[in-house]
Amino acid sequence: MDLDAVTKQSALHAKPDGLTLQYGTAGFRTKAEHLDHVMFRMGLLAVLRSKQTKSTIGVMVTASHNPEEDNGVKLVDPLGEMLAPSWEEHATCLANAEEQDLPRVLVDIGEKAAVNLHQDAFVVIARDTRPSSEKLSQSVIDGVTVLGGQFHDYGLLTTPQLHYMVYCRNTSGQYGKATIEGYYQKLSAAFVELTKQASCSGDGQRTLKVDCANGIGALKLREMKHYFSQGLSVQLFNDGTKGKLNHLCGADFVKSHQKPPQGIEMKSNERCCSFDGDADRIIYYYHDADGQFHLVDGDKIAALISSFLKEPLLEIGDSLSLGVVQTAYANGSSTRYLEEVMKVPVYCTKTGVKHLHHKAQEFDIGVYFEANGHGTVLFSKAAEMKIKQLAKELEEDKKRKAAKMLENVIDLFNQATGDAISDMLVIEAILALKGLTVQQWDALYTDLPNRQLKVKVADRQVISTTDAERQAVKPPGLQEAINELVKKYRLSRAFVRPSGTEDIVRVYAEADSQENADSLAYEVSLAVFQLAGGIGERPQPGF
Ligand code: 16G
Ligand code: MG
Repeated sequence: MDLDAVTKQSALHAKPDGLTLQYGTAGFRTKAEHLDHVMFRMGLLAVLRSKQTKSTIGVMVTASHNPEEDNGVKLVDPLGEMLAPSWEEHATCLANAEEQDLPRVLVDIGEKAAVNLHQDAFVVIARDTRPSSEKLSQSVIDGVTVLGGQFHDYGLLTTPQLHYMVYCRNTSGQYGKATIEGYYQKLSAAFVELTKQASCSGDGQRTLKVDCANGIGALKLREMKHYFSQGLSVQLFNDGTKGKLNHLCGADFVKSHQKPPQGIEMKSNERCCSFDGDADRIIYYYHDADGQFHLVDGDKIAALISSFLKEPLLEIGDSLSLGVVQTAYANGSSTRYLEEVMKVPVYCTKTGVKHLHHKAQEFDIGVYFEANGHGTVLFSKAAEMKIKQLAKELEEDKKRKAAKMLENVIDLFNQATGDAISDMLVIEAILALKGLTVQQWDALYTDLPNRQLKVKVADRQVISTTDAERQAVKPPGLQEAINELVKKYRLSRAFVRPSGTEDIVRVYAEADSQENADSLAYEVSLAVFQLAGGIGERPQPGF
């Protein structure tokens, strides 16, 4: 390592005094103007990680659903996964080192992680459409080059597309071609093949309105839609030509406000969906004939997909294990439906894609979705080989068809991470094959009314949780208080957890009616405020 060169270059990307940031649930996120040094340093770190894993590493510049003025950065590990936890710690140390300590911290990480510095390094970089992203990704490149790493800059990509590129490159192209056309072709071919068997149903079934959050999803979907136009016509809204990124639109807005985005024309019973700003989340919704809004969230996506997969799996007669992974935010009705009606095992992990992804890898077929619309289905290598073999070998026509269908499903799901475009195509294929309307899909089960609130406290780390964030172990007395409050309502449940992305505590409550869910959420917020050092205004009842 040429540490002198690092010091010199670093001075051009100097860290503001006293600023400390944390590699959180989805990397570093804050106002774009505070991120230049972090980008440079993540370029350095990506080189070390690449040398250590002898693989290509990805760096994505994005702040997902956050406001346009924000930005962020995260590293992508060799098989398209999120960065390993021990390296998240290295990332935090490196980002917070004062200028004069930077060389020492860099050497430290190299030693701790046993990095062979003579190894070659290769880093792939991409960014979202934020005005600040281009300059910030140049800072990443500066970091990569000063340590002698090679790189390829993909320019504008969705986050899942960068994960896909990393995965392709580290599997010698076996997973697919590491180009944007490679991505379009792989997914579209699987979609067209899968939907061939759908009987032609009316027009309404095959058009979809997509709110692109004024983000990168719009650019990519516009390029891609010609590849699958035989099977589906998508109409883009909030495509970035007028509105501001994530402003009053996008998956996060729709999910948290439980109302449609601005800038989309919804007719009754029309199927619509929203991506978030970097297109790794998707949420569906519609207006019924009475003008009432209905949200079809990540939980319902998991329910649709799992019930769809059960049939061909049963048909091929092979006992591949199927598991569904959710978080504490999963609506109680969805968990009950999956366990009691679908009879599939359901597991709960902590919030954040990496936790769900990890758990889903334990099954032959692991379906994972967060209620907020992050998710995918992972097939183990063994399951994939088995299915591909059966698709070739099986004599009986029906069985072979089922295996072929599963083969297409494998190709259609982005196996590297949750992907709004890939998930959208899977959902559209399933609806077409099953001849289901969005209302029929929504009717799989009825969501329990729920409410989410935020509470400000002096230090959110005074709350610690266990049991996949469903129980608070600290501060003393908080869980007991929550238990007492929950007892007052029917079909109720509540939990609190410190946010991994904002300086607040999140409260979730559900109950038999909206009124009860609202009161429970309010009462739990008050308990947090009193027992966990609330600051500012006390929580107020009513919404
Ligand atoms: C991040 C996570 C998301 C999680 C959210 C929770 C990824 C790619 N994203 O956006 O999965 O739901 O954080 O935020 O992992 P919170 O900790 O503020 O509630
Ligand atoms: Mg996102």
